[in-house]
Amino acid sequence: MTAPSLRLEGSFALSVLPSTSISPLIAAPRVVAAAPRPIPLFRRSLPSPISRRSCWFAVKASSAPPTAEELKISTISTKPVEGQKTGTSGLRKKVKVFQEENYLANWIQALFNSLPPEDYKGGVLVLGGDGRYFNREAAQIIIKIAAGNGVGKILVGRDGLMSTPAVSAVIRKRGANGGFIMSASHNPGGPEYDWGIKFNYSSGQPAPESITDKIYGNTLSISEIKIADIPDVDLSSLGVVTYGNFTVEVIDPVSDYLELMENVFDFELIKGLVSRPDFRFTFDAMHAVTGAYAKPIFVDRLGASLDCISNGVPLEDFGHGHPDPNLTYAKDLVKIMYSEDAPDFGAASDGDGDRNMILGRGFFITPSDSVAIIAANAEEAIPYFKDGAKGLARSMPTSGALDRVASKLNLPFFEVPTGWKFFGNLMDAGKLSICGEESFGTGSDHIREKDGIWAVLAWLSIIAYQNKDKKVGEKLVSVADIAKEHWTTYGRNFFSRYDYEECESEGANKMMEYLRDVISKTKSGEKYGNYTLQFADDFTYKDPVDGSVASKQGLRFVFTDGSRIIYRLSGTGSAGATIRIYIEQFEPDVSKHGTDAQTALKPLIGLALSISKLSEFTGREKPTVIT
Ligand code: VG1
Ligand code: CO
Repeated sequence: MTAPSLRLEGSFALSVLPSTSISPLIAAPRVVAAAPRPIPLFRRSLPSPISRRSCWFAVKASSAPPTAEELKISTISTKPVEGQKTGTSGLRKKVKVFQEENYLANWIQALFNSLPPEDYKGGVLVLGGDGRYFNREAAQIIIKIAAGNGVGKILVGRDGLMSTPAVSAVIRKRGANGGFIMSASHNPGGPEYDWGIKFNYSSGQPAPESITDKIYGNTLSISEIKIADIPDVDLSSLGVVTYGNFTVEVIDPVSDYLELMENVFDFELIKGLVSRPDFRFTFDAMHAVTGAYAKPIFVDRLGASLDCISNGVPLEDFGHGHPDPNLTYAKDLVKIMYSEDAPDFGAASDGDGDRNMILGRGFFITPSDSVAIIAANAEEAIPYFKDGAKGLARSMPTSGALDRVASKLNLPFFEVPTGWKFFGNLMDAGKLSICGEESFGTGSDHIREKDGIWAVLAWLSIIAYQNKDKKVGEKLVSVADIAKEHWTTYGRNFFSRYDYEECESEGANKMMEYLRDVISKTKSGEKYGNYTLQFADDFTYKDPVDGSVASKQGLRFVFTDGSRIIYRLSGTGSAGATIRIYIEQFEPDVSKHGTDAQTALKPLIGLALSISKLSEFTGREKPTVIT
């Protein structure tokens, strides 16, 4: 018998995953325990047009159905596939690429080949995802390969659903060895779009580069995959199924996370705000994973009305949307918040629930300001920080607003490369409590991922705290008031990011090489228009905890007045190259704080474009996204 391979077997009309009925080869899983389902919202979401079309993977040579006593494991031969290198946050490619023979299976096996056996043999792993197209098939592949490699137990979110922060929370709470997140985050989903996979380690943090580099190395030499001959597991209801020493437990994706949020925040304080007749709030889940969390948390627990939530049904293609909460892609929310009768507070989250966008009535809070404002108010408004923060940190391109809070509060401060994985060590070492990225990522050491719902609850806590003594009818302290007050105390860091998405890789790489060359010839004190150069470099980070070094993390031009221009290539795209230019300028003068950021930054933006010769290298005249 020749070794079988994992391959696409066929297409079936499914609205939920009836794994027991689609395979004639296999027996129904033995459900030992089942509990009631507390989240009706997501159940209604399943029959989307795309979710009816599904498929499954199977090992052709699958023999007799396994019993609870035995677990049969097959070894399948495979060949390496090029290009399986992890980017800023996991491996992301087009769905079609992941559907190629053994593509996902190779990566998962390469991961097990990279981990020390004691980190997974007989251990517990968590599995969840953002509900996007291909997650159902992927979940079954991951479960079977995990079983084939000796994992003891998989905790999987019902319907394969769990937000990135919730996976981190579940890993930590249940003492799991790690977990998989099936998501390409803010990238669009559907058969023509993106899929992705991330692996997080035992404290819930994204795997460090030392592990992801090993995985990549192993993808280049892989020759076999170990896979258990078990049926597709029914993920549509809570319960436990066991095959030999291997168990799959389908868990509620919300409850552990909600419990954690209740410990971090004063829910009664937030409830007091949300239930005020003079406060209106709206949350846009962008048809992504936080749709499953918004109702249980905001409506059922905090008393908001159901119509506060829009696009609250997770869909496999995010309703044809781009689940990226920024001013370009969350345009429905932006329109509402800038309308005449806008609510007092608006927020959105991305595909996998780790990003957030915060808006007041007619007022946008930049993510760089958001983390600074949260840090400045945390001790008073959020019980988790009642003894003060241990330290603050931001990614290198994020504005210096947070630095000013750290300095005023006399807190340790860290600047790390882009990507949440760099915060984890600092948190584990007890050096860091609150951190953020300019890319709509904010979070704390309650978990080891950025956390969209956490950021919304943090803002609601701050607004609630500032208005706790206000009687109905009195003017409330608004989101805009909180931001302006912050700027008055700390000064304003004007910040903007220009993205040039899906450029030709060649032009983008040449531009970066050109800039490296320019940087190598710069001298401190040189004039760039009205700006004087302090230094220019390619950012290198040495982790203060384990001493690991990450180089080539972004080209920066830093001027003597603190203004900065930074250039990076994105590490999360699935096609071409995305160039990001980050522009920042500090303004201490309160009378100038009301200026529009684009106006305030115009000279520096012009300088950024001319230094890089961007339009010459890429042919682009305009960015695709401005934030
Ligand atoms: C982007 C952001 C980065 C973020 C990463 C993952 O990376 O810039 O700050 O950590 O996405 O976010 P890049 O390499 O494209 O600039 V998510 O929500 O995709 O997990
Ligand atoms: Co995300």
